[in-house]
Amino acid sequence: MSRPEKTTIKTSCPRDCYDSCGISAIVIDGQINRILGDSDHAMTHGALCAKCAFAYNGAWIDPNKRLTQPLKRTGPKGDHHFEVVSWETALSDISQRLHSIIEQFGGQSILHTHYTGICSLIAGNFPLRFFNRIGATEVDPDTVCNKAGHETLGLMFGQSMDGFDPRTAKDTDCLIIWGANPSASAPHVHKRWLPEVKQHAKIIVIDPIRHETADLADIHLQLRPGTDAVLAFALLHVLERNNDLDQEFIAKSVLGWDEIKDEISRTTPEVAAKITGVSVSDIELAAKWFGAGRSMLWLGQALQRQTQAGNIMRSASLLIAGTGNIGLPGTGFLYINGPANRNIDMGWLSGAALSSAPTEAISHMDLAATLADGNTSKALFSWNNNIAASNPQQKALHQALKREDLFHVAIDLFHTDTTAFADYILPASSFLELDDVLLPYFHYDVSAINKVIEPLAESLPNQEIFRRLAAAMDFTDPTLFESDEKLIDTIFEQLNIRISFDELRKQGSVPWSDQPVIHYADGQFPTASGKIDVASDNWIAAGLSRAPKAIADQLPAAHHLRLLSPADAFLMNFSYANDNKIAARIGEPTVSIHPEEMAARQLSPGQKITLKNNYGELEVLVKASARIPLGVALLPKGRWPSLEKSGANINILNDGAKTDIGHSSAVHSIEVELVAN
Ligand SMILES: Nc1nc2c(c(=O)[nH]1)N[C@H]1C(S)=C(S)[C@@H](COP(=O)(O)OP(=O)(O)OC[C@H]3O[C@@H](n4cnc5c(=O)[nH]c(N)nc54)[C@H](O)[C@@H]3O)O[C@H]1N2
Ligand SMILES: Nc1nc2c(c(=O)[nH]1)N[C@H]1C(S)=C(S)[C@@H](COP(=O)(O)OP(=O)(O)OC[C@H]3O[C@@H](n4cnc5c(=O)[nH]c(N)nc54)[C@H](O)[C@@H]3O)O[C@H]1N2
Ligand SMILES: [Mo]
Repeated sequence: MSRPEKTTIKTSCPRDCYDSCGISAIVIDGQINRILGDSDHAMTHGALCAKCAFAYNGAWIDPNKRLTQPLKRTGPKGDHHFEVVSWETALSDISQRLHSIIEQFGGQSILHTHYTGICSLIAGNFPLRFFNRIGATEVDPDTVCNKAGHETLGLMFGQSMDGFDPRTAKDTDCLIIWGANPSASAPHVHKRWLPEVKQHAKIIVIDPIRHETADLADIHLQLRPGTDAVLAFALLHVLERNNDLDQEFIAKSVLGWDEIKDEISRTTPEVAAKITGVSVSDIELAAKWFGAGRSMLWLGQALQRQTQAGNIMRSASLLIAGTGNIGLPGTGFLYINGPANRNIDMGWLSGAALSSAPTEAISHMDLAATLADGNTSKALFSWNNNIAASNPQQKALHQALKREDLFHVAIDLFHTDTTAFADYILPASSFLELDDVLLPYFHYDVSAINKVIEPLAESLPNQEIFRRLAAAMDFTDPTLFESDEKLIDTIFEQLNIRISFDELRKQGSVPWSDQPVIHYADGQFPTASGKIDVASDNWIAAGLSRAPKAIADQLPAAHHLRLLSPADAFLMNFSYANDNKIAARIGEPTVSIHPEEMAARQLSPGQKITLKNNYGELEVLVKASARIPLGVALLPKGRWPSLEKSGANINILNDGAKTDIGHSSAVHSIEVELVAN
């Protein structure tokens, strides 16, 4: 008997995660034997995080869990009745329906939602060419995550996606992590990068929750949620008092600093301590460290999920503007590092030119209402996301998705709560079954996604599904049919790196540049004025005040708690809980509150309670944790509503309130009452 053929193939994890790990796939006779972390990858060091290790060796390669064939609905929407159909039938039916909708109502009546399913360049963006071609209405993906931050940083610095290169941290003396929890949302950054930074720099964490990254910090400013702008001004107050503001930089590169001077002098640490709950001495110490040398600022995604997100983000960013910590190694801010800063032309990739009359995108906060309106929306494509789990207004959205006359096509690896409402479900291949390129959003790397095995059963990669759909629609635009090889060639031309894709396949990941990338070394910013825009009429045009203000959210009403639902270490957004091992690990959804809040309500650990607000109700268990401040409840992003006993998740409590800028999600501003059952 011949020995089974065993190969190891490198690839990269394309989850929406700061880490972007390297993967080693062990393949025996064309079957995945084991998915491991790549021991050559600088961050991964041979170990995937627990959630990905479970899911990639579990549900993701399990043919019994995966969608394997196209399905057509045979029962009421949401009732999970489907029959298997051929790709030919599915594509021809879908294209006929689309043609007729486009003819009668126009392409803009077709909505499409997409987001974090696969964050690689081609599978994540090529399908947009199809939607641009038909003139569909995009539901702006970032509005459910980080749009407020992008718009705010865009106004202030001229862009939001040219952040610091983590490699440059070797030259820093201080790092603030503000509104991010890498210990859950970026486990390898937490485990490997932060300890390295800590060897030579102070780490300051600003977060209401004392999470594991806060434990690792030199100081944790445990503020009340939504009071960040006041804290920022108090830090500036101390920086000014200590002569640690860079007046030369302000004069040369900052627009409108004079307009915040009074607010800075008014916001003493004493004033801020009362509002934020952070002690005067901690504010003074943090300001001293930030002002002492070269400093960096990591702006987490959660910093802009408050109703006053724009004001908070711009206030926090004043630390960079006021101290001139930008343009030199060991300085700068990071929000998201986008593909354009590695030269990728996203307009080309997403086929912007195919759109004859660009339609305005809508916000996820308006999705339920738009889908409920049969006059504006005739069809929906949901791909790369699971809106029935991740979107706000869960009840209204599920109701709208039941609309019989809404033609709904869903594309996923699994039969999810969203696909349950679809007329057609198309099975997508996973990242283990396709070739692609990944540009991590933390590190300035370029990573290969290598086809490890052939597509499972009849599943197809996103890009191939949309090529076939374009063919079924009789479209002829060549860009709708570009092959992966051709796309990858162009991507590599744009990246302009020394190695080829074939070489990258072998290496897994390479840094995009030899030296750390440093932005704004010339002190020029891509804003209208060429300066960092702290205060101007541009802000008024965007709906904010001319200058940022030291204002905070009101405390929750008596007996109410502010409900935070950040990343869960064992889930990936709302994915992974359909994996048996992960389901066992995470147990029942449990809200954590401060022991005094438990006592005040006479609750005992493990008790079943109901979270209630004007929008909805959710039954969960409760536990005490001294890591949570008074007035706050912590219930991380959960699993699909159908996987919970209550049939709902956290987003049943989310009324879809918008931030002050960007029509974005203010999910961390939700307030609830906690009622014993
Ligand atoms: N309450 C609350 N709600 C939140 C958040 C929160 O903090 N609190 N976070 C928000 C944030 S930050 C985000 S980014 C959103 C995320 O929201 P979503 O993007 O909806 O996240 P997931 O629920 O993980 O859905 C991803 C889906 O893509 C599928 N998928 C994976 N790979 C592929 C592929 O190759 N092709 C296709 N077609 N599908 C694939 C997965 O199976 C999964 O069903 O949720 C938001 N919702
Ligand atoms: N394991 C895992 N990893 C993930 C994800 C996941 O679901 N699971 N999701 C991915 C995605 S899509 C995203 S966008 C990122 C998000 O990851 P992060 O950028 O880390 O953001 P969050 O997890 O939403 O929240 C981080 C922290 O912000 C704090 N916070 C909440 N409100 C406030 C406030 O008012 N002020 C301050 N200063 N802090 C506040 C929360 O307490 C929490 O500890 O993570 C990615 N990585
Ligand atoms: Mo996100």
